Amino acid sequence: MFLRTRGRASGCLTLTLLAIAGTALAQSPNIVISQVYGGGGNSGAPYRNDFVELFNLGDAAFTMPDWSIQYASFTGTSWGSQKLVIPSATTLQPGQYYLIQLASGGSSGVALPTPDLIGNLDPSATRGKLALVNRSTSLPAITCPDAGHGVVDLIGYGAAANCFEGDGPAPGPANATAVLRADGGCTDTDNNNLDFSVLAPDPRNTSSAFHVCPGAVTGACCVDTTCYNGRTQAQCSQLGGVWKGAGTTCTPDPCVCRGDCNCDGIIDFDDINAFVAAMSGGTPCSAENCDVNNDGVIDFDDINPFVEALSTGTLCP
Ligand SMILES: [Ca+2]
Ligand SMILES: [Ca+2]
Ligand SMILES: [Ca+2]
Ligand SMILES: [Ca+2]
Repeated sequence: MFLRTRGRASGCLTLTLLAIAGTALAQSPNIVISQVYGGGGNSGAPYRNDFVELFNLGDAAFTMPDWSIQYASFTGTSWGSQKLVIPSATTLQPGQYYLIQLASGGSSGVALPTPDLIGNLDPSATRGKLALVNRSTSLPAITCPDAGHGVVDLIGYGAAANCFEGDGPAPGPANATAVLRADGGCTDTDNNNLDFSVLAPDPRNTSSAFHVCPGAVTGACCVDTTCYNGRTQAQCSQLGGVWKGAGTTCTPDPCVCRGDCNCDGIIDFDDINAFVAAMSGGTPCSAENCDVNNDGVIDFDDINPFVEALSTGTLCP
């Protein structure tokens, strides 16, 4: 399981007692807000621009059809005036990040890594409210939108923010720091003050290393004869590879089937013609498969091991 629960807010009693504090009932089975940085360009900022980072903590690819991020000041209600629509059909693989470059407050700091999207929202360096919304229409002018308004994830950051998930807002960052979701983005207990920490900004984009969350089903992925450990089925198909199943690993290497010279997944008499062709200088579907004795060349030394493999009639891993 993921390190997340579908935490329900503590409900009417809390809302009554804390009249200004709202709690969004956001559920995030896939895409979450994983980082917010609002100090871009300000004095002491390490980066020139603000940014918001999204992340797929699920175990399947997910496409955001016409989603948006919408920002309001820490006690504000004007979400729609700071809205950025994410291009429809934007897909994130499990463990993939998405970097949205936003406004700049000055000339301090270096450029962000290549953003996946650019907008002009201007989140505060220290406190604010940001919603990830599953539609592009503007949120109503209210303190705390919730799932009924299409909010799929929400962060209130800074002690005075009056809308957040769970028991309290995420801690307040500053010009040189951001709020980051724990475990590389994997932790979503719908409790902003536990799920987020103030740390140095760490902008990650769709080209950054994937960080598949614990609990995602992974296995070995063969891209031609190269084996990759720990890939989800979706990631493997994105790589154009063949997924070998849940829990499989690259040891022993499932991507090479020495003797399966015609690459049909079984070692049998149908491989003989392909083997002879490869011996004669033809280009096989897989040189590794025809190099039965694994010495880097296809030659007469492969004949005996090939015959031996044929006689056992092995199914490839
Ligand atoms: Ca800012
Ligand atoms: Ca959440
Ligand atoms: Ca074969
Ligand atoms: Ca050989």
